[in-house]
Amino acid sequence: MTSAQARINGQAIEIHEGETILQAAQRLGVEIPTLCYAPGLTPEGGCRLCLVEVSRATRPVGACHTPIKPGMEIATHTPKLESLRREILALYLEADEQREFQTDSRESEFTKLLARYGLRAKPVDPSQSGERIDQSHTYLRFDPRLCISCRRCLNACEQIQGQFVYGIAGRGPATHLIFGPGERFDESACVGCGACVDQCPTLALSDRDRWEAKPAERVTQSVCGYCGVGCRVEIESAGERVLRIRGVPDAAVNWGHLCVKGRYAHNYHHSRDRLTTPLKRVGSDWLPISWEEALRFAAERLLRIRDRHGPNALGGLASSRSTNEAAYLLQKLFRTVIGTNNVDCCARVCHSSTALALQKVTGTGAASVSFADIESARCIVLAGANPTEAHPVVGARLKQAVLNGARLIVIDPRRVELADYADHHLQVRPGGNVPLFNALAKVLVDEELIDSAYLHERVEGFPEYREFLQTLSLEAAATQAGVPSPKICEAARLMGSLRPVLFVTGLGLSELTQGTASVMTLANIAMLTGSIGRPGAGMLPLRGQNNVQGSADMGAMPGQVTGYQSLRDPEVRNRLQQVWGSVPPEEPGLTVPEMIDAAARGDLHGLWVQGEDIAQSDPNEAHVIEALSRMDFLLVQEMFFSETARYAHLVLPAAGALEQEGTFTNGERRIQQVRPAVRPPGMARPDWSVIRDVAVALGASWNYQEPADVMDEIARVAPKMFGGVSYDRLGADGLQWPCPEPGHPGTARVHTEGFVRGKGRIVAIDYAASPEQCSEDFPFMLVTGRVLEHYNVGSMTRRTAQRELVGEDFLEIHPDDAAARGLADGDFVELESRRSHAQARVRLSQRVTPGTLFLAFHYPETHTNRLTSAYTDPESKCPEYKITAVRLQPIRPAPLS
Ligand SMILES: Nc1nc2c(c(=O)[nH]1)N[C@H]1C(S)=C(S)[C@@H](COP(=O)(O)OP(=O)(O)OC[C@H]3O[C@@H](n4cnc5c(=O)[nH]c(N)nc54)[C@H](O)[C@@H]3O)O[C@H]1N2
Ligand SMILES: Nc1nc2c(c(=O)[nH]1)N[C@H]1C(S)=C(S)[C@@H](COP(=O)(O)OP(=O)(O)OC[C@H]3O[C@@H](n4cnc5c(=O)[nH]c(N)nc54)[C@H](O)[C@@H]3O)O[C@H]1N2
Ligand SMILES: [Mo]
Repeated sequence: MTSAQARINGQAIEIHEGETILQAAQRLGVEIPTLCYAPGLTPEGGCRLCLVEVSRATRPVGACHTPIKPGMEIATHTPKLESLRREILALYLEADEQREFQTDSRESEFTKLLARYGLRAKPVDPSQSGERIDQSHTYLRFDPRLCISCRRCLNACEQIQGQFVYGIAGRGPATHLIFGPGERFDESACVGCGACVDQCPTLALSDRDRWEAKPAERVTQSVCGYCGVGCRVEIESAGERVLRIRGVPDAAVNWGHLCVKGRYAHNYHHSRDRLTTPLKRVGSDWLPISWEEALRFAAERLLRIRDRHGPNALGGLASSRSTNEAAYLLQKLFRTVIGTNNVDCCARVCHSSTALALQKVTGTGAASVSFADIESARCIVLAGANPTEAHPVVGARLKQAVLNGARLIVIDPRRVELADYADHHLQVRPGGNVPLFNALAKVLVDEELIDSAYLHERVEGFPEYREFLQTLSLEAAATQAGVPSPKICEAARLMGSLRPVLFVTGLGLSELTQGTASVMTLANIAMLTGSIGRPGAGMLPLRGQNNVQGSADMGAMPGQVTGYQSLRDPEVRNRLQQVWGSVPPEEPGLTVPEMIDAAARGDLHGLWVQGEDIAQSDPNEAHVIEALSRMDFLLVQEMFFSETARYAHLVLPAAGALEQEGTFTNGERRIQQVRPAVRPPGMARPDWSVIRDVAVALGASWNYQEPADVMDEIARVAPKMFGGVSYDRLGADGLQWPCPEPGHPGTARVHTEGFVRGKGRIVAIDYAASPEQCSEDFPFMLVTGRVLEHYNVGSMTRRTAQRELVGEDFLEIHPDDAAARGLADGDFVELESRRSHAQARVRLSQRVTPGTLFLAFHYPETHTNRLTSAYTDPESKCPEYKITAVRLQPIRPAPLS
């Protein structure tokens, strides 16, 4: 044994800094029994099963929390230890009525341990199950008779989710688990992430839907199909049913964690109203047709419009819910086979402002860092994002970072959950980002809290910007922003003293007429504080849909082709000519809002909408519907008969995330492989293969056999970004672009050695008020956004038990505003904007300030987007979903719902 070694059961082992005896033993393949211990959680040392003997120690020590030291001689399985372990386990079985451990027929970590020590627990008495089992939660089940109070659930809840649901009450044998202030799940703050279920060694806590389910036949490794975090999942299935979804324990993105939607909201996949055959509209009827006929019909209509009105009379929207391969092929079809750049995707109505702003000032529009930078950040600014609801796994990581000492500044008009954890909550007026960010910058510059060396070496535009800030009145900006200037000063000083800073952003920056300006003025602060390209710092926009990053990367954008390449660059055109055999027009095509306008005018005659329910999700619903109604040919490729499908001529049934093969790219540029766990229902087919077949029907000679072939072509078309990407290299955790060559490991952090565009830019931008303002007639400012339980148009989550958790969209209103209008919680109101009206039930909430309202858009019957305006950011064309002036009126009696 050398001086840096210890010995376990006689075997020498190198000491690793910070390792416990348990971890070292695991490395040697020595299994020390544990109950309360779990990797990743703080060791409790409570169950005492992991006791081991250490040379010179008078008593056995707990392996889970004792660091291994050089020279230690450790014995893990002496007869004395083993008999001690048996005694400890036997104690669980002898406790009084309250705690007596019982089992049912299922095997658990605990019953396996018992068996190993020759012990058996009394089986549960099914006759008394009813009253004792807590099934008050939609997804979770708690049987107190099986609980041994090991505290793993409690630790998981605190240390992974940060939710603090569980407590332990009582003493000695009367010790038992409690739920927040209450005795049942539904009295607690549980968010249904299921981390406790994964930890429970006895099945006291379990998934309700698994309790009676049959055993899994297959386990498929894939990626969650909801948000842009891109959690890796293990999908257990039998036949054509998904039984259970769990997080992959060692996944880089989620370390085994999931949120309530990713884990539990999967039953939509076998919903009875899934589309199963192509449907053709005949008069007011829908006729099921064969794929052959559908492909022929699609090709014939597309060609007819192209011949009559030219290629620019057609447009395509690639789904940000589907795969990279589908998005790539759809833009290729429109650019080459049809001959127009009229292709776009959901990024337009989402983070297009963010992408454009970052592209302008840094040279690339995506996150500069990875989620892993959250854990190393010292100061985090969360602006216009609500990650504990919209990106819950990242939200949980942010919460843990703050609990572990990171400082947090939240900039949001609403008191979102993370504001409770923040040092400062700057409750900006909706639409007031630009003056707020300018004011923060002014304080940083005036008080010399900036990184001068970074600015000097890496950034251009600072001298002009400084002049601009000198002319800026802090008080005037503070008033425009709606935040008192002393608060602005305090927040700026915190950022300045802890720089570099991590900026985590969302739609509260992007979906405004000053969306691009919001992100650019925030990026100014990132430049001043020397944050971009540094570890634990930089820009981390939380991308929305599972593959919204990817669909933009793939070129489903009217102004740039795959890999954000210029349509005019001769080198790019040469490459396209070689790979595609043709080149797209040089003129950029139309964005989503422009396509809608063109259709309403009668200039756009045909549209292919893949997995995007624009009739529900695009702003100013009446205008969208008018546009869709005028279309000569509307093709909708969908899993469900969506609101948009009502106006279609052809509806093609699509496979969903659980049923198709391909890749999704998450918000940290990570390309990960998606694999089918079940077959699509009926004749539904993966999007990519349908696009290929339509292209062939249009006369193209495409012969991709599988999605991997498509990825190989993507690598050739955009070599700087994807040259090193191929399916055989994606491995477990995928690859983060840029990945230019086959041996390249991918890029976790961009702009480390200078900016992609050379120098970073600082740009002075002044506040410009939105045309949408409150007035005497429309006194409230309505913010729209999302809630944890539902996802965008809700087509998937509404078809699961999420409906039991949240059964409608509700309007958050401050209690003072409610009182002034005689409104009580649960009353119905009629909301009216300058466009139209909608109805919703009110929920009194301190999350909004007086004068501000909040409403989601997850239920079509709410018609949230009847209210929103058609105003867009002038550069990115992102709609202004975040501010709408409205008035409201109680409806009595409440309408039947
Ligand atoms: N549960 C759930 N998760 C989702 C989705 C979902 O529908 N449900 N959708 C996915 C998609 S597509 C996206 S894009 C993301 C969106 O994720 P987020 O951007 O986090 O979600 P939002 O709720 O739309 O808006 C974020 C916050 O912006 C604030 N805000 C509004 N106006 C302003 C302003 O002027 N300034 C500032 N600073 N803040 C403002 C709102 O109060 C809100 O709290 O979520 C993704 N994840
Ligand atoms: N008022 C208001 N409106 C908003 C927003 C807001 O904050 N406020 N946010 C906007 C934002 S950020 C976004 S991203 C949009 C989202 O709006 P949408 O893109 O319309 O909504 P999603 O629910 O994400 O999904 C669209 C459709 O894709 C289908 N789908 C899912 N998977 C697949 C697949 O693999 N293939 C195919 N073909 N279809 C599939 C689903 O059934 C669903 O109908 O909404 C925007 N609308
Ligand atoms: Mo989005």
